[in-house]
Amino acid sequence: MDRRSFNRRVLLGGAAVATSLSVAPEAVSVDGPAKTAPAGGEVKRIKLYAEKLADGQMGYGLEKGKATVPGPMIELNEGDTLHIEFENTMDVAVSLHVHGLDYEITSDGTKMNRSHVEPGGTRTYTWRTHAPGRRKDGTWRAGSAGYWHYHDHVVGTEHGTQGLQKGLYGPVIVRRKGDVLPDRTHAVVFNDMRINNRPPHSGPDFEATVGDRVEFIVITHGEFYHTFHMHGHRWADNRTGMLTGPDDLSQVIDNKITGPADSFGFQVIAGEGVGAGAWMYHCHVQSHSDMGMVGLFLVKKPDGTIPGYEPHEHGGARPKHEHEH
Ligand SMILES: [Cu+2]
Repeated sequence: MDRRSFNRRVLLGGAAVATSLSVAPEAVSVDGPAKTAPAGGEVKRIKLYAEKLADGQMGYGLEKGKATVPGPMIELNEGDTLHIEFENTMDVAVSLHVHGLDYEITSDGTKMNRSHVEPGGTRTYTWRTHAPGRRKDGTWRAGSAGYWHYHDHVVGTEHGTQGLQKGLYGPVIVRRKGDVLPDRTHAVVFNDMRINNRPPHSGPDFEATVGDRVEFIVITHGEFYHTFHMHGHRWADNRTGMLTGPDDLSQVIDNKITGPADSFGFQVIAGEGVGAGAWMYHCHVQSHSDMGMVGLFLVKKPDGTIPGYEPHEHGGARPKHEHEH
């Protein structure tokens, strides 16, 4: 799914192309006009494995032995169909259940209708998406575009409660033709009191350079409500997290309440108007942030430095865990 590679030019301050971004005093890296999503309509196929991880957690992965928590970012364009050849390498039954997309009951991923996968078994799940349009009765049908997610619905209970706790979840992004594409995307999953199933006070941290267009998808699982807050950056509370123009009345926010199975996303220009820095993001329920639901958006200057940031100050050693996109 890592399909974008970037030819980002770093333009030092004063370059004419950088005038649309008022980032001072650092230089700004831009890539010309924003890239946008193409029309969908493709039929795509992937393999996906459910695996037990060495530390007792569980994850989804695109290759055997490479499962991650969260699972792989699955990105589609409205109109695409995705066939997922799913293999259960574990010794317990597992499934794949998606939010927001179109699927027949045979791809529901629950035991109730036997769309789960027994140990050692395989099953093809098919997810479809569609563009918005007018129904015959004149009402408007929403398209599939949005920030969604998938998860197990079987391990532990018939709702997959243990599978979710152990890490069987991942992000799905469906784009509409013309949606602005980011330089990269990061997933932040509040799962009970953890972020991406990591130990408290250990991130994940995400790196960018001032001027990068960075997308975040935020998902919540578990027992609690949280409030996602990011320092120094803000977004629009709508489908894409971005204003479409001067007449878009979406509220601009930097904090959003999110409950179990909610998902939303947005894009920011790293350091726009505020510059480089180790910008915190965290749950703003005070006891939750105190208990370690916090990570860093590490926005570097073009020379790679971050003003005032000592990497060892915050949480000590950081095991590499999350996958980058
Ligand atoms: Cu919280």
